[in-house]
Amino acid sequence: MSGVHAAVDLGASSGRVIAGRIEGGRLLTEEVARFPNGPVAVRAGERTTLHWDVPSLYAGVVEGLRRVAPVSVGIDTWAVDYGLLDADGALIGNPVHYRDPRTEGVPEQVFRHWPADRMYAVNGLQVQPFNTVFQLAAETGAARLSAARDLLLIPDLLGYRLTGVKVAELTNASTTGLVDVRSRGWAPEGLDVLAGSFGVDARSLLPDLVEPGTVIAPLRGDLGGAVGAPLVAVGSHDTASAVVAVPATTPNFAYVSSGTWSLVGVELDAPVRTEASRAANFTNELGVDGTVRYLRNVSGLWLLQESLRTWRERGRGVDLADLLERAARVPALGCVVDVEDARFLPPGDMPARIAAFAAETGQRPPEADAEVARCILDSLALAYRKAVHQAAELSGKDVEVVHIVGGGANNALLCRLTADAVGLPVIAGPAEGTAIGNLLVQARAVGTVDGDLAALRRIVAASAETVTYRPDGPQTLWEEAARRI
Ligand code: ADP
Ligand code: LRH
Repeated sequence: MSGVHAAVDLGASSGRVIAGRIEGGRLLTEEVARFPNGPVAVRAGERTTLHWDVPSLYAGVVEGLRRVAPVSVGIDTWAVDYGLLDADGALIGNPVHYRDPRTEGVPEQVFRHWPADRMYAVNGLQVQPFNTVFQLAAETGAARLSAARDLLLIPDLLGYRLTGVKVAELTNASTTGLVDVRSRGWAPEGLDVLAGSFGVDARSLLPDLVEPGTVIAPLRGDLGGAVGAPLVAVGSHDTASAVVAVPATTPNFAYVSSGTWSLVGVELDAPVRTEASRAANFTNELGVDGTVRYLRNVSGLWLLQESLRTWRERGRGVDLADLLERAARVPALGCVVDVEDARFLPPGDMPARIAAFAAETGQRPPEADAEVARCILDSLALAYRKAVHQAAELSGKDVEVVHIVGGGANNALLCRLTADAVGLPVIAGPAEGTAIGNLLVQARAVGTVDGDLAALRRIVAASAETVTYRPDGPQTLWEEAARRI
């Protein structure tokens, strides 16, 4: 039996510390801490800004790490967000959360100086208003920028607090828009645009890039039995770790990393930077072991999370399991929405936004809570269908099975609808894919396991319980629904 590895995984629905050890060729995991990770709205003057709560997260991480005496630690969070450090290494304010509307209209301003097609040729990235390059352009003139000496993405920021070492882990850095997807280094063209047109000297703020699997430094500080354990750069972009944990037994697979967001795509050896790919807004994020995660972010269970929150705030608490059971009995495809529509990005009243979308597209808006849930799940399955088909077509990759990992793998209705919509078998699980991918990459870095990605995935397949869903029903139903939105 090996020692215990600890994955720190900060997702939108919660932060968690998960311990894992290898036994008999299987990875056994145990959740040791879970704590909230919601955005905090802070009003300053006329403006309210959504922030990360770094001190509270840090406390949750430290408490979790103290409970295990790990032989290594890896940290992942969602992409794009960053903290700024001053000359003393102190954090300048709490980082801004990407769902803050400060980047509205900013991509268009950046494209005036770095045209969208040229940008895509360099970074291969899906245009999302919250990409770091746009967040930085939105900071033009901010006082905190002039005080800043370093910019660290959130996993690297927590890693710095735990080790004193500043790095930029590559998979997460690839979501900034400032990495050249072919050279896997910082992109001079993007840095020049930020400096020349927006007065943002990102070049001097960004640390050196490291590939996932690099051992960074031993942990230090008030961490009990965790002191001295090496911090390993894992796929610190949560989606990169989730893709490692796809229990694929064939190279011809597509994946959906289904949580607050849904990341739908295929794994490639090289980026696809064609005009058709750009038009379809597909991203080439960098993956573990030199891979490319060719995918589209198509929104996710966020719509359901926010609906539940809206009902709860109105005093109508709804149990998720019960809601999904009732949603399964609602007739299919009564109303569908385009989950990628920008109106669904900020926090808010999703049932009202869905009703507005339905009315605009000549559909009867869902009324009962189960109808709203059914609409969200039908719509997600429809979006998965489109993205899987496009990923295969644009990359030329054969796809014979779709893997769903992340919390969405626990949603049997969503998995069944995805199989029906895509017209391929769906294998669901593991639900804690991100933490598992994080654990395996660190375990390999410190010598507990070895092998390539296929070997790591065989460990996942041997360890995780999965459920297979076979497609049913005619594709024409989904084709008709797609024409409505
Ligand atoms: P993130 O890392 O983005 O926070 P997760 O991968 O943890 O997301 O997925 C969270 C989502 O998974 C929840 O919003 C919920 O919709 C779904 N989920 C988790 N557990 C279950 C379950 N037992 N049944 C149905 N859905 C679930
Ligand atoms: C998923 C995720 C996704 C990004 C978004 C900001 O958690 O990291 O890959 O597009 O959050």
